[in-house]
Amino acid sequence: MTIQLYGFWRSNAAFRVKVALALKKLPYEEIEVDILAGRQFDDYANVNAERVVPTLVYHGQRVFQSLAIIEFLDEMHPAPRLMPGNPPDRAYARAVALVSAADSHPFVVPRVRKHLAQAYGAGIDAIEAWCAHWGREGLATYERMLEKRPAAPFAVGAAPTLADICIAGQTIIGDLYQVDIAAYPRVAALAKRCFEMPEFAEAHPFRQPGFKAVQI
Ligand SMILES: N[C@@H](CCC(=O)N[C@@H](CS)C(=O)NCC(=O)O)C(=O)O
Repeated sequence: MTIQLYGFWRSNAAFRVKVALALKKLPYEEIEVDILAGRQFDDYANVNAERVVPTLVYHGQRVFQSLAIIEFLDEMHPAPRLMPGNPPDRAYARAVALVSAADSHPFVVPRVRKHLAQAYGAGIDAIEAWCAHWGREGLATYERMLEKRPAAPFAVGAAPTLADICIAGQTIIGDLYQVDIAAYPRVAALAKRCFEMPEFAEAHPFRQPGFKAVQI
C-alpha cells in the first residue's frame, strides 16, 4: 500500500485526515496506535517525535500534523480541492480549522487528561467536565463565526473544505462528552450536512473498527 496512516479510532486529528483521504478517494492502510494504552511511547516514538497520531506515510515519506497532512494531500491530489483557491477564502478556511485544531481540541487530548489527573488529582468527573467545557468553547466560537459568515451550504461554499472537516471534528468532541449540539444550531446544521456524506460518517470514531465505550 502506497499510503499508510498511523491513527486511532478515537483520534480527532486522525478523523480529519481520514475524511480528507476519503473525499479524495485515496485508499490507505491504517496502522493502529492505541494512545489510550500508551502505545505512542513504544516503537511509534521513533516514527513521530511528538508521540501523537496521526502520521501519514506517503510513498515512504512521513508527514506529521493533521492540517499539514491535509494541505500536503491537497497539493499532491488536487481533486476535490479541500483548500479554497482564492487567498481570502483559503485564509478563512485555515482560521476556521485552527479554532478546533489549535485552540480547542488540544485541551482534551490524552496527555492533557493524564496530566490533570496525575499533577492535580483531577477525577473522572472533573476531567469530563473540563473536556465538555473546551468542546463547548470551540462549538460556541464556530456558532459565532457561522452567524457572521453563514454556510452556503458548506463553510466556504458549495463543497466541503478543510474548514468543514474541522467543524465536524469539533462536534465529535461534543459527542464524546455529551454536549448538547442543539445549543449551536448553525454548527448542528452544518455538521448534519457533513455527516450525511459517507466520507465524514464513516470516519466518525463511533464507526471505527476499534471503537469501544470508554469513560474519558
Ligand atoms: N495538532 C495535532 C494533534 C495531535 C494529537 O494531539 N493527537 C492526539 C490524538 S487526537 C494524540 O495522539 N494524543 C496522544 C497523547 O495525548 O498522548 C494534529 O492536528 O495532528
